[in-house]
Amino acid sequence: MIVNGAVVQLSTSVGRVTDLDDNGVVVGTMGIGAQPDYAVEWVGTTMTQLCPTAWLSTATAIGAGKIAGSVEMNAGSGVWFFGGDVSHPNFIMTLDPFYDTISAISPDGTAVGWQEDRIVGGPTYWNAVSYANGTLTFLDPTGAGAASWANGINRSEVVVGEKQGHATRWINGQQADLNNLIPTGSGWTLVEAKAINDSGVIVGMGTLNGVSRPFILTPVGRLVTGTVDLQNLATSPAGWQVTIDLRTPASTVPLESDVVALDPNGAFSYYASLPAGVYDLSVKAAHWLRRTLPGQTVSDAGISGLALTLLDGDVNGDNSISLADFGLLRAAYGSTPASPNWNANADLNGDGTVGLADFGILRAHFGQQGDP
Ligand SMILES: [Ca+2]
Ligand SMILES: [Ca+2]
Repeated sequence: MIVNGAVVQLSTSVGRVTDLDDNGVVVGTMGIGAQPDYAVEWVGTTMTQLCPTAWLSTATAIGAGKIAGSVEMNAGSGVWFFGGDVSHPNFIMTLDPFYDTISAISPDGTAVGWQEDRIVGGPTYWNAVSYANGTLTFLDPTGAGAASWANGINRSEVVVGEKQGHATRWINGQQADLNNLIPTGSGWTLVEAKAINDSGVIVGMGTLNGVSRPFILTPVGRLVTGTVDLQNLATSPAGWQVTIDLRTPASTVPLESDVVALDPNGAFSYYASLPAGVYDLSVKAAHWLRRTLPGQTVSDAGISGLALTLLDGDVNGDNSISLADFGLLRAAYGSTPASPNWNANADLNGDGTVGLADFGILRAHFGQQGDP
């Protein structure tokens, strides 16, 4: 610990620190008496043993007023969990029957780490997990055999770690291989992400031309830019949202789906996290039909100059303009946002009222289908 440039010795015997919180409370593990591993915390230089009744314990992370660690109650009992010391109110505890490790806790109290499923005589499995509000969630949906680890989390709850030898990032459950967010041919293989800061900058370990090296990375991805003409919109497209899917060619299943807002000219730009390749690019907006551009080449740098015109009139958003849409428009006819029968998706021209102009748009496009 360093205060005003002075280095403070935290302990006079063998110990190691693992984490500290915004108040400077430090956690770690100490040898006490005959046992080599006891979870401890330091407030200033005052050390407290966190799990005095345990046979072995470790403290691995602190944040949001919580401490995470592992506890083994009896020698060789093999029962470890997040925390477990009921005498310490802040110790996170899940009591699940697996071997778990927490590596980081976000400012909001979300803990991340991994679950280790040791089957006696069998293989060992790991799966990256997050733990919030009493619920344990597998970050990798493929289950115990995922071979994934979560090592860090930031204020935006973006999680980083490793999956099957590749540094990995999870945003709202969406998983991205960090190797897809760097130029191909760089010589790097990003193996393990260790931590992420609130700006999204990631540190970790990788190999550069086959030699193990630490890295610091500001991921960007592939820049996708273009314009969307929301046909028949009588107002500025500024702020209107469109959903852009990248798909395997000839498939309708999105590999990546991003919601982007248009600017006053209908232009958009965003970073996709898929690797360079050929994709079908598909765009849908609230009451406009889907438009799909097949076989788009996305390079390392991305793709630009996309131009899509979307046909208006799909009040119920089912990608066809039919009697169902006519019925919804009729039900909302004459309404404004203050009306009880207002339906924003029936205001096809976006002028704030459902009227004759909207009916005319629907009639002109009646029977049309969007792209799959
Ligand atoms: Ca429809
Ligand atoms: Ca209208």
